[in-house]
Amino acid sequence: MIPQASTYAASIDNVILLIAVLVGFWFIAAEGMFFWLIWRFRAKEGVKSEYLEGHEPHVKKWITWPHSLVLVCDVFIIIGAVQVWYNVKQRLPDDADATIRIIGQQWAWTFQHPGADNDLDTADDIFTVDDLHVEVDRTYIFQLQSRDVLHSFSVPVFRIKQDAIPGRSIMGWFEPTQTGEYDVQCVEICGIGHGVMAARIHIEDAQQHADWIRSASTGTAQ
Ligand SMILES: [Cu+2]
Repeated sequence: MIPQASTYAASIDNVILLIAVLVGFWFIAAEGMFFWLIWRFRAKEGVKSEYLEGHEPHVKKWITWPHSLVLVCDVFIIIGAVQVWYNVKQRLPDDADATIRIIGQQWAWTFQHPGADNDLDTADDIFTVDDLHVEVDRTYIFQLQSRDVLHSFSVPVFRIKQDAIPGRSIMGWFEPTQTGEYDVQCVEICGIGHGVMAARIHIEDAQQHADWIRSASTGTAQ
């Protein structure tokens, strides 16, 4: 029951729910049938068991019909999953409000914020360790990098996970939808300190975010 704090969090949860419901239905149906058959055709005194090869139409239909229906369910899962995957991972919004850089290393996250001019790689960029500051209802593109080994950037309230690979700058995006302070985790085993490679994301309203930029720029931020 983790809050949904990004524009795509609900759609990811819905795909998981869709899979759980469809798979759950067939799980219960198959196990129910299985135990009913065990009970119904248990050994009985004086009754010889029937030998079935499985080719007989009246037997085979019990495989082919459920199999076809399972395939129909698969189509729904694939359509739902591909749509969400495309939106979250395959595209970048072309109207993004800001770009940030996220750098993983053993065992901390460095966040490079664009600063007051909102341009990355300029003199007023704000660097923080283990504290990411963003503004609610703004679309962010991130460039994810690693200085050493594989890491993975995860913000559970956004439902985003993205591996960081040394030598590559991997692009992604998110749009926070509610203010608050939430967990950031490394979700790729990256060495002995992996378990403590946690950070915080601060989702602020416009005023708070402007105040933070001002205080961070003048060196008074915590
Ligand atoms: Cu890590």
